[in-house]
Order: sequence, then C-alpha cells, then structure tokens
Amino acid sequence: MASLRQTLPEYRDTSTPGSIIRSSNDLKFRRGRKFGRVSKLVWVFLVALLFVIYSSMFHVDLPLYDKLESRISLSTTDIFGLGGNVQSGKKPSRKQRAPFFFSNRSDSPCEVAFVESVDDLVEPKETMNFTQFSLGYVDREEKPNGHDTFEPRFGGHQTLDEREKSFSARNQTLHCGFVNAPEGSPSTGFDLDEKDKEYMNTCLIVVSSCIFGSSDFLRRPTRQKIGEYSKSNVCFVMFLDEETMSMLSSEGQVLDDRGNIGLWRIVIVRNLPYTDMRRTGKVPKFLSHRLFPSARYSIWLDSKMRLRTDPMLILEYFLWRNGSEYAISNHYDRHCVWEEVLQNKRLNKYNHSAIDEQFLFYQSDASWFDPVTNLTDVPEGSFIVRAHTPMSNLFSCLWFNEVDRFTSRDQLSFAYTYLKLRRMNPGEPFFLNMFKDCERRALAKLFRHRATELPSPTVL
Ligand SMILES: *[C@@H]1O[C@H](CO)[C@@H](O)[C@H](O)[C@H]1NC(C)=O
Ligand SMILES: *[C@@H]1O[C@H](CO)[C@@H](O)[C@H](O)[C@H]1NC(C)=O
Ligand SMILES: *[C@@H]1O[C@H](CO)[C@@H](O)[C@H](O)[C@H]1NC(C)=O
Ligand SMILES: *[C@@H]1O[C@H](CO)[C@@H](O)[C@H](O)[C@H]1NC(C)=O
Ligand SMILES: *[C@@H]1O[C@H](CO)[C@@H](O)[C@H](O)[C@H]1NC(C)=O
Ligand SMILES: CC(=O)N[C@H]1CO[C@H](CO)[C@@H](O)[C@@H]1O
Repeated sequence: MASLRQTLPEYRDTSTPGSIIRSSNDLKFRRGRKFGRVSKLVWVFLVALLFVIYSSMFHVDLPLYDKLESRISLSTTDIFGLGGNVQSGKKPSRKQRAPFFFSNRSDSPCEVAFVESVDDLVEPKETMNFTQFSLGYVDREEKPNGHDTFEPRFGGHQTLDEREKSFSARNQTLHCGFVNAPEGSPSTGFDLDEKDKEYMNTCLIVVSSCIFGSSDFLRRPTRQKIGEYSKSNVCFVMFLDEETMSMLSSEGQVLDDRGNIGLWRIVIVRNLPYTDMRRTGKVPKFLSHRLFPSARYSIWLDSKMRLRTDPMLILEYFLWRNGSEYAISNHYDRHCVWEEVLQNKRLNKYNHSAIDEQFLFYQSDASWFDPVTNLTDVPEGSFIVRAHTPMSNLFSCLWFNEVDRFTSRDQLSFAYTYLKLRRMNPGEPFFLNMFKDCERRALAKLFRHRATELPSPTVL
C-alpha cells in the first residue's frame, strides 16, 4: 500500500476522499463528544465494509487467463496507439494500477541525445558484422495444372513447407509480396505509375508513410527541423489511394508541379491488393526494400505522426551509433503477446476465431512459443528505422508473410517471427534495437487518426 501512495500523490489532493475527511473534521469540531460516539460505530462499520471489499478483490485466486483479462480490462482501450492513457508500471496488476486519470502519464517524450548537426555524420563502413547472404523474391506464380480455381494473390500462395524454409538466413528466393499473376491475368495489385517507380528506384534513403481509405489527414514533416542535406538527398514518399487523394484535394491540399504536397512526394497506389485497408497499409510499412530497391535505409512513419526530426539524425541515433540494422519502438503498455491477444479480442475489433487460429498455429508449430511465459516485448510499430541489410530484409518479408497469412494485427506476429528467426539461425546475429516509446514521441508529434474513419470491425 505504501507504494500505491507514493505513486499516486495526486489522489489525496484532488479527489473526493480528501474532501470527505475535511468535512468530517468540520463536523467533529462543531458537535464535540456526541459525534465521537457515533463515529466509533461508523468506523466499525467502515472497517468491516473495507474488509469485505478487500477480500473480494484480492483474495480470490483467478485463473491466469482471467487475471490477464482483468488486468487488461483495467487499462483503457487504446488499441490504435493514440496514447490516450499510458501506464508506467512494467507489470500492471490490480493492486498497483490506478484508474487512468490518476496514473503517471508517460506519453510525453523523453530525452533523445541526437548529434548536434548532420554535417559531421559518417555512415559506418561495411565492416559491421551484419549477416551476409542474398535474397531473391518470388516474382510470378503460374497456375498449377488442374487448378481451375487458382486465384492470383499479391502475397502469393506460399506452402507451409516453403514458409518453414524461408526462415533460414541463407541465399534463397522467398515470397515477399508483389507476386505477379500468370501472363495475361490482371495484376495482383499495388499498381504504381512508371514515373513514380523510376523516381523510387533512385532513392537511397527513404522516409515513407501511407493513407488508404481516407483514414487520416496528411501531416507534413516540420520543414524547419529537416536540414538541407536531407531535403535534397532523402526521398519523402507518401502513398495514397485515389479515394484519399480526392478527399485531400477537396480539402484544398493540391499537388505542386513536382507532384509534392510540402515535402511529401505523393505516390498514388491503384488496385489495392486487399479489401482490408489495414492490411494494405502493411505493404509500404514492411516492404520498403521491395518498393525502393536501391535504398540503403528507410524510415517508416505511421500517418498519425508528424515527423519533426531530421532523418539523418534518426539513422545515426537508432542504427549507426550502436550497430543496429532494425529499430522499432516498444509498445508503451503491453509487454506480453498474450495480453495483446486478449486486448484484441476484448475490443471485439477482430475476428476471434482468426486470432485463435493464428495462436494455435504458433503454439503447435513451435513448442518453445509460450506466449504466457515468454514475455517478449510487443512492438508499438508506428515507427520503424531500417538498414536494408539481408537480415533486416528477410525479417521484413517474414513478418509481412505472417500478416498476409493470418490476421493483419502485426503486433501479434512480431514476437513469434522474431523468435523463430533467431532460433533457426543461432549463428547469424540480427541486430534489433527495440527502443522506448517515449523516444519515438520525441521524434514525431502524435495525432489522432481521422475520427470518422476507424477501421470497420471484423475485416479479416
Ligand atoms: C512519471 O514516471 C517517470 C518515469 O517513469 C518519472 O521520471 C516521473 O517523475 C513520474 N512523474 C510523476 C508525476 O510521478
Ligand atoms: C564484429 O566482430 C568482431 C569480431 O568478431 C568484433 O571484434 C567486433 O566488435 C564486432 N563489431 C560489431 C560492431 O559488433
Ligand atoms: C550466396 O550468394 C552470393 C552472391 O549472390 C554468393 O557469392 C555466395 O557464394 C552464395 N553463397 C552460397 C552458400 O551459395
Ligand atoms: C472469422 O475467421 C474464421 C476463421 O478464419 C472464418 O472462417 C470466418 O469466416 C471469419 N468470420 C468473419 C465474420 O469474417
Ligand atoms: C542498441 O541500443 C538499444 C537500446 O539501448 C539496445 O536495445 C540494442 O540492443 C542495441 N543494439 C545493439 C546492436 O547493440
Ligand atoms: C525464445 C525463448 O526465450 N523461449 C522460451 C519460452 O519459454 C519456454 C518455457 O518457459 C522456454 O523453454 C523457452 O526457452
């Protein structure tokens, strides 16, 4: 209880219990001894009542599942990562967790010690020990003989055997989106203009984001924070579908003569590969190494954020400074995959049986995968900084394939994909940097998504 009091100093000052104590003091002052006798009875009653409440709350041994569920039910429902409430404790429990309005809001940014200037930045030489191998990508799938019902898919038709082999960090050709249909069939989607493709082929460093289905506003990077070097050397690419583009136009956001809105170069995506906009958004999110084949580095930014840090400083801080090849922010609240599952189910935004199927598959595939005890961090995922190294590209493809095969909730597959990749390649390091969510907040200002356009339920 002492710790509760320490963590909640505001409770006493601002809430009703404080004022009750004050007014009963006033009463005592006026009524003297008589009140003293009455109050003894009141106290006995209160103590008994408190005892009943206490034992009903804390002495009942819930099964683990219920415990987790009750933990989660106490946190508010911030599945879209809008940062409305943030808990500070690592292991939230009923006893520690305060109602969100009393909790320590850690949604403020924390110190991020970027270098002073981009002028002296030097990209580390290739002497770093990144695992080397070469990846090829399945480019086209032919219709198998005798399969009249074969339907071409953007993600292709990877077999479970191919999936298993794809986790090996070695020279290989794997599925990684952009799988074309047989000659003569319509495209599988994510169609881009040739001139956009040409431009994208020239990019060496990319900052990208997307808005599909008019789900958000366009947020331009803060110009004053982006240096001259980045303005002329970094590609800022915003992927939009036609619907979003016409919505933005109707709101007065028009392309300049270079096809930009502010720093963003607008790239229109036609023929979206999935009806689920969330899943379509995973294509630019995970597959920047496919979209920008010459790029050495990429930064992914969810559309809910406005970039306000020079991309070169971001690369230096998250990758170069400590030799990482893939950096992603930690989830501020959920540190356990199983909590993530329950949260997704509880909010009822996602098809329960699809989530169950995914987890049953993971548990039967990998005896080591125990989502309750392997408290692997859940990525927040709205900000990803990547060197386009073989391991980083392989991980991106594997993660995309899980999202393509199972649910589009990428936090559910992150830990499994990462752990499986590590276990299948014990000798091949993957330099992952999971940084604190507050660091992400220092780089980019967070907004709410367009309120009217929350993803429709059960879209899997
Ligand atoms: C909130 O938490 C942070 C770190 O966890 C701590 O530094 C800060 O002092 C806390 N603020 C309050 C008001 O308790
Ligand atoms: C690379 O490997 C060498 C030898 O194994 C080691 O001395 C060096 O510290 C490593 N460098 C990095 C950046 O991990
Ligand atoms: C993998 O590919 C690289 C270049 O494509 C080649 O140099 C290397 O020998 C290959 N490794 C194996 C084990 O085949
Ligand atoms: C939910 O998922 C299951 C299993 O993937 C599927 O059979 C079912 O059709 C889905 N239900 C809805 C409403 O999408
Ligand atoms: C880089 O730093 C982060 C956070 O301090 C750490 O989690 C990560 O493991 C480090 N990466 C490497 C390759 O040292
Ligand atoms: C990758 C990893 O840490 N796996 C662990 C998950 O939990 C099981 C059982 O607790 C351990 O045996 C695994 O090593």
